[in-house]
Amino acid sequence: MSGLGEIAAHFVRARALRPLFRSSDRPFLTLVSYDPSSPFPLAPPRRPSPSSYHKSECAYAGQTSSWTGHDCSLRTCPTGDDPYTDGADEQQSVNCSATAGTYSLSFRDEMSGDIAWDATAATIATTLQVMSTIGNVTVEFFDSLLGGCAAENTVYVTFKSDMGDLPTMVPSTASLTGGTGIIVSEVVKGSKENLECGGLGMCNPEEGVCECFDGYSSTNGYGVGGDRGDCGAVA
Ligand SMILES: [Ca+2]
Repeated sequence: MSGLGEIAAHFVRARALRPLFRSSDRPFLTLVSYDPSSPFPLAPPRRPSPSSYHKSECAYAGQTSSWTGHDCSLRTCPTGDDPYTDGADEQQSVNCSATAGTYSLSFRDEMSGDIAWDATAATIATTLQVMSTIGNVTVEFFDSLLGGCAAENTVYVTFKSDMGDLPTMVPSTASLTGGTGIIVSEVVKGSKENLECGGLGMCNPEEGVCECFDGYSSTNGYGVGGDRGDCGAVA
């Protein structure tokens, strides 16, 4: 085949590959380069590397809709509990031993703000709930008369709206002094389903919105009506 014929044949092959690319992943012409030493003078187009996708938009974003799909063009839908099966909230214990300073707790790669060694249960709850990766929690002390970091005390964190078996919070104790630090343990393994749309609706991936089956609607995360966006509330 003549050189021109090879070029023409290559263009036909390259054109056939074009439907594999989204319009935003081209421009096609920039993916084609000229190499005079190659038996095929026009290098074939290559798929853009994954690093060129908008990974940050695909990052986990709590219970609200976030982006998904190989190119992050689709949206995830809210998840929730299937109300027809029993399930437990995840509970973790924070055993802290210190007499001064602050600590923080990381959950799903997000670090909390500083928590004083003697912070109240209410302050710990507020600090955790500010995080984008944590919804609602309750925080209780084993002994409410002792500080959270008294060696004899234990802080219990119960996740009220993040469902399923959750990763354990990771403590950061570099600014904590006078004790042996923090150990976080799972006390109750979360067993609510965390299903897309609570398993009682269909996800609209263009909008990131659940379309609930007849007779079901959004919950507050606790089985009754609310703005979570899942479908686990039974009419
Ligand atoms: Ca359930």
